[in-house]
Amino acid sequence: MKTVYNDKHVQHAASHEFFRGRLVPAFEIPARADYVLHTLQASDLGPIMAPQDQGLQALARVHAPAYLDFLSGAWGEWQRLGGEGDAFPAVWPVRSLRADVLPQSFAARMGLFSMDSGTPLTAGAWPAAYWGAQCSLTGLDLVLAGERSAYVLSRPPGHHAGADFFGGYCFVNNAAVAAQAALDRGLKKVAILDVDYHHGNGTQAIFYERADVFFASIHGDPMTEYPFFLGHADETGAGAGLGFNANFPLPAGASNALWFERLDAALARLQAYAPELLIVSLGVDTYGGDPISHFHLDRPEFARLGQRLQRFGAPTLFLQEGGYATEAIGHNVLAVLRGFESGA
Ligand code: SP5
Ligand code: ZN
Repeated sequence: MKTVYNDKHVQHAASHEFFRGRLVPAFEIPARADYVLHTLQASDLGPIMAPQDQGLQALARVHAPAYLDFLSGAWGEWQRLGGEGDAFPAVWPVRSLRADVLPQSFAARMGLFSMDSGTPLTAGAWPAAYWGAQCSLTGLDLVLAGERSAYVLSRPPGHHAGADFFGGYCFVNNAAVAAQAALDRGLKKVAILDVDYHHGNGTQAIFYERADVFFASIHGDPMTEYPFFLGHADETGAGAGLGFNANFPLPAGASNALWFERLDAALARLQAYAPELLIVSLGVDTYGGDPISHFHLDRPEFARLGQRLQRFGAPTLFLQEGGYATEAIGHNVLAVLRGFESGA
């Protein structure tokens, strides 16, 4: 299996994030991808390649132009304001406040275009996210050219980013960019399976009213787990998209047996949809040793996940999402990818 690697990820290097009233060391850090890279380099998985630049257009197919304008210029604005350290939002247009007017204030636009204060906007957030999306497009091209599968090693992750907001450590929704690009290249039906511990609220929202992308997700119950405000089982799509969204929330601490039961249920839904392409939002924060999540998967389970995805039978694009047990991420990801290759 070929890997497309985003070497610009190192430019996005937050030092801290907020937790219970204090700044704590950031969880979404460059070492995450460094460990995966070293693990893949030491393995026989396959070649590791650089992305091709296909420009902004593919990002603008799923993200609002005003949001991309903001994101690409945000660090410069923050610097001109004299911002020290990373930028965080502090005010949001929640119910009864207007989100239809683009304010001049940088602080106001930070809030308008974000969902949480847990996502440091760093000097390199935009180039890292931009190139991550280019990696996803390059990975897509490999699969569309006939590769059975490809893996995109990139950070920041993408699945929490909506059409016009960042959050959950995410800025550009790589899964959505790849899915839309696949449709734009002529595919009719694309499936996204999100196995990150956290619900992929951004991906779901982008395709919620559409039948050409089926979104299925297995995740911690939003009643107690981030992102809290989306990911319930009764979210089944709307309008033309009704019946093309399937959520499988599980209680924090759920057993591996239960997790695989839900995986089978999700895959059964996707099988009935019969997609021409499967995009996997591959978060490995489902790992038992993850510091911010509460499932119990380990190497044998990650390998089993890979085997199960191989048996699904569709061309498969793996995109890196979460996973915060930094030194274990590489081995967990490799277990999935090798499981996939061995499942043939
Ligand atoms: C892509 C992804 O996995 N995003 C996850 C975003 C989670 N944001 C909330 C993090 C809360 C951190 N809690 C710290 C617990 C320390 N014991
Ligand atoms: Zn996650």
